[in-house]
Amino acid sequence: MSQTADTLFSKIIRRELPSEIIYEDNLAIAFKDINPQAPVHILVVPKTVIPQLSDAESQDHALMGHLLLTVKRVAAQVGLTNGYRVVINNGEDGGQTVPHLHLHILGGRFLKWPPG
Ligand code: D5M
Repeated sequence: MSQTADTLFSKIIRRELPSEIIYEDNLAIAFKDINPQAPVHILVVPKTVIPQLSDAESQDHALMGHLLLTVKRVAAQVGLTNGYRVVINNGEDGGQTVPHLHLHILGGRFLKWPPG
């Protein structure tokens, strides 16, 4: 899908909506979640709009790896030395509410398992 598709997160990427940006490069952006579920809750979002994980194609292979390495980088940047959780909600049953792929980084407290 196009780089400029009109999702909530595209508006953040284009600075049309305010956000607390933690990290950005040519492929991805990371910003604080507006409704944090842990002391640290950051979203890592590709600049190209893939609506959800199940829409990713083989051509997105490198980007998907980049997103995971961006999670690692951002977690280190914000000092999550004692561990953290990475979550991708996919589709309705996965609890996804924003149709623009994003990886949640949750940390700063012990996270129970399984999630609800
Ligand atoms: O997660 C979507 C997440 O997006 C949810 O945790 C809230 C967050 N969100 C929604 N609007 C904003 C803005 N404007 N800034 C930052 N974070 C936002 P999902 O996995 O789709 O349920």
